[in-house]
Order: sequence, then structure tokens, then C-alpha cells
Amino acid sequence: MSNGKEKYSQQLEEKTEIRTEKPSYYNVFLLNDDYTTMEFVVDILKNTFHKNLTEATQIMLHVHKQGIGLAGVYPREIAETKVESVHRIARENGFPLKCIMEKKND
Ligand code: TYC
Repeated sequence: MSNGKEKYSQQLEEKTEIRTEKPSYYNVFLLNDDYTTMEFVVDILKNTFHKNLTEATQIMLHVHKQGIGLAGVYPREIAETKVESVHRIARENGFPLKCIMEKKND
């Protein structure tokens, strides 16, 4: 009959998972709108996407003029978190700023 010690050591058996697939990367884009302020978008690009002021201003102006612009490229889970963060921070500040992600070709 098995005792508690045996059961416990069975639960601790290690399984080695071998990941063969390379992770997919995603483009994360900001979309233009008529209500979000330029200053707020620059702040998002600095704080959430770690751009410096010059890069953040260039990306913001690109989105303003072209309707869409690339904020960053990340593995799926990080990209999802960026999109959620942008939407949460924008809503907290009363702005309708939209952020989307799209799988890159691998
Ligand atoms: N179009 C906005 C304005 O004129 C500025 C803006 C830029 C908004 C980029 C969103 O992703 C955006 N205030």
C-alpha cells in the first residue's frame, strides 16, 4: 500500500517540455481618432512603448496624418498586454484611442 511520502514524490516528478516552434511576433498599431490629444498619444508611446520624445512625436504625427502607425513589435502575450494597457489608460483618461495587433509573417 502506498504511503503519503510516495504519493508526494510522484507529484514532484519533472516533465521536460521541448519547445520546437519559434514564437510568433505581432505588430502593435495605434489608430487615429478626432478626440485623443496629441500630447496623450506621445505620453502613451513614451510610457507604454518606451519611445523617446523624438520617436514618439514622429509616430504620433504619422498616425495623425496616415490614420495608423506602428508602435512596436512583440511576442503575442506582450503584444496583448500592450493593447490592453493602451485601452485601459485611454479609458481612464476619457479618450477613445484604439490600439490593434496583427501577426507578422514568419
Ligand atoms: N488626431 C488627433 C488630434 O488631432 C491626434 C491623434 C494622433 C489621435 C494619433 C490618435 O493615435 C492617435 N487631436
